[in-house]
Amino acid sequence: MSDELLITVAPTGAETAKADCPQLPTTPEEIARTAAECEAAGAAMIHLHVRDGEHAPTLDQALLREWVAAVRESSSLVVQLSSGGSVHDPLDERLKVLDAEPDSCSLTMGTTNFGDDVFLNPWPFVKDLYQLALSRGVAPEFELFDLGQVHALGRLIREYGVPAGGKVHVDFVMGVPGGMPGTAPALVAGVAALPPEVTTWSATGIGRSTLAVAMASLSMGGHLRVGMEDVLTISRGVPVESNAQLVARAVDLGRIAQRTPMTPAGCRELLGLA
Ligand code: KMH
Ligand code: ZN
Repeated sequence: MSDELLITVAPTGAETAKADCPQLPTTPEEIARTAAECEAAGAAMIHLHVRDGEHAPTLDQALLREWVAAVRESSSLVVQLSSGGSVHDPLDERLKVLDAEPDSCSLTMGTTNFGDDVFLNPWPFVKDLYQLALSRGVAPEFELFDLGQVHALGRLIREYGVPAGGKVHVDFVMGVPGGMPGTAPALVAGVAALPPEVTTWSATGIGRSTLAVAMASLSMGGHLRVGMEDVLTISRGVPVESNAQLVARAVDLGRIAQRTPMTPAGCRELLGLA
């Protein structure tokens, strides 16, 4: 891996209520400002979940397009739309996320218990989404919530090949109740099991596992995803003030590991979009 560090910001997610966290960006104006601040702080890509006028998660096509446009106007961040949505979103609507023409989409490699809910990703859906992303030239980021999903990625690539740009980027999402734990040994096992076609990987730890996963990832040459989708406290009992604060902390950790924040142009190359 190069000394460059890809920092992806996941600013909103689908799980946190605006009422519980007023600093969560949930409007086009707030997401535009967040994108600009996070790019200035060192992020190169944004992972977007869209909210409606009531601040509720939505896959409404007009709003998806509005949010993508808002981010593109205020920043040059690579725009990744979540195809995972919320645990309540139907699979056919999740496929239509690609109609909003993002640069990248998340693509989770299997079904996961998600707290008391189930994050559904049946194999036929995974295959449909991958084929659609390939046909649209949208770079998939494979989300891996457990070790079985790492092996499933190898199966998908054997069946359908790698994206046209030749790049395969994955993100370990760790510490979800129902998925793999957010620990260094789990990350070591996941990285060791990656199919050889994988060109780059990043990691994020949910909640309390955030710092452990970030430091484990940096120690192994991996990249980072940070943001209020994944963690709402900056230290024990202290709320995050903004997504840019989390990006700035990732930059600080990267500096200690002698890694330089990657630019959005670098991220486009990493994803085979350049
Ligand atoms: N909101 C979770 C149920 C993704 O963005 O692709 C799914 C998720 C994964 O966040
Ligand atoms: Zn997400």
